[in-house]
Amino acid sequence: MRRRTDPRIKPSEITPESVYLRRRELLKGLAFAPALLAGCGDTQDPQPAAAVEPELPGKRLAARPGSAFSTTETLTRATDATRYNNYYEFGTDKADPARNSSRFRPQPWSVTVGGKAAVTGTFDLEDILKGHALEERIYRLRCVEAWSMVIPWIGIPLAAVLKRFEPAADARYVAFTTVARPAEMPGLGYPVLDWPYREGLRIDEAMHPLTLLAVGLYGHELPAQNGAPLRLVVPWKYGYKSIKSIVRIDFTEEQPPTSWNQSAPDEYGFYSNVNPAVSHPRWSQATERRIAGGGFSLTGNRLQTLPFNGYAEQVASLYAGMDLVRNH
Ligand SMILES: Nc1nc2c(c(=O)[nH]1)N[C@H]1C(S)=C(S)[C@@H](COP(=O)(O)O)O[C@H]1N2
Ligand SMILES: [Mo]
Repeated sequence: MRRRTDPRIKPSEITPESVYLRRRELLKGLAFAPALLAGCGDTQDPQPAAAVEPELPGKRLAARPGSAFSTTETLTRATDATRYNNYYEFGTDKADPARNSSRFRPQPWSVTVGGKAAVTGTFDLEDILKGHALEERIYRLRCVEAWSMVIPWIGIPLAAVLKRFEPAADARYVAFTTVARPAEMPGLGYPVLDWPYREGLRIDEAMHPLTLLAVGLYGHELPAQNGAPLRLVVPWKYGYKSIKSIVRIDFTEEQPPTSWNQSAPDEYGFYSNVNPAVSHPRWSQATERRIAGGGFSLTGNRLQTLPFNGYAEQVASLYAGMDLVRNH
């Protein structure tokens, strides 16, 4: 792992690796403290029901509605989905991504495709999207911090996009990388993770029809805080697998390194399938706080978490015969 320098610490204080790692643990603890509190009812809860739904800043997008995969559960309000975010490149507080992303420029955008595929290179986003019909998919999003939302995404099945690059027979995984622009992303100044943010999927997970490459939500282009202009949505996995603002896609033979797994392998596995039976070392995953509708209360809206976030019927067969505790 590359060594990072914490800008808040003077060079004269540069410490041995063990201390450095402990400091990272501490920072990570701080990063998660609000989430832990949130689980018990805290002050950063979404806005009261009377809040007016915002007019999303992005262009309106036309999309085919009513996917068979969409849930009919009560939607999270756009206000909450766009103001209560995890996007550490903009800061670790839930309000930071909306607050600190005004300098972020998602246009023009290109994605570099590399590794084990016949078609590789750098492609304009428009060319990647060309010829694909946009669909609306209403999915549950379950964060590892034990809260969840119901979000109407707009996007394209990832499989349709990946097939055009003609992955090789030995492409067993797909790796994704988020853009890292320190001038536009103030959170990159803090070594909470080993930037850039990276995620990965097994290729059969990437090709699964539920896996979406999203460009919008609530009928509009993605706002910066939700991962503009292009992010992954993998609804049966913890939210951190759904990597935002993608600039690289690599087909690999070996399992690629992923940011949260590298930072704390015991807490965040490569698979990260939602599993109520496997607790996080610091909290239970048996239930979740659903942020949806206007009826939020500190004690209410606690739901049982379902295996694979309720998508077991679609995806459980991908893991047949696997030990899902070891491969958490
Ligand atoms: N690049 C990047 N992608 C990211 C994150 C992040 O910090 N950086 N946070 C993840 C986490 S923990 C969650 S829960 C979801 C949140 O997506 P949302 O803000 O659109 O609801 O984004 C994921 N993708
Ligand atoms: Mo998350």
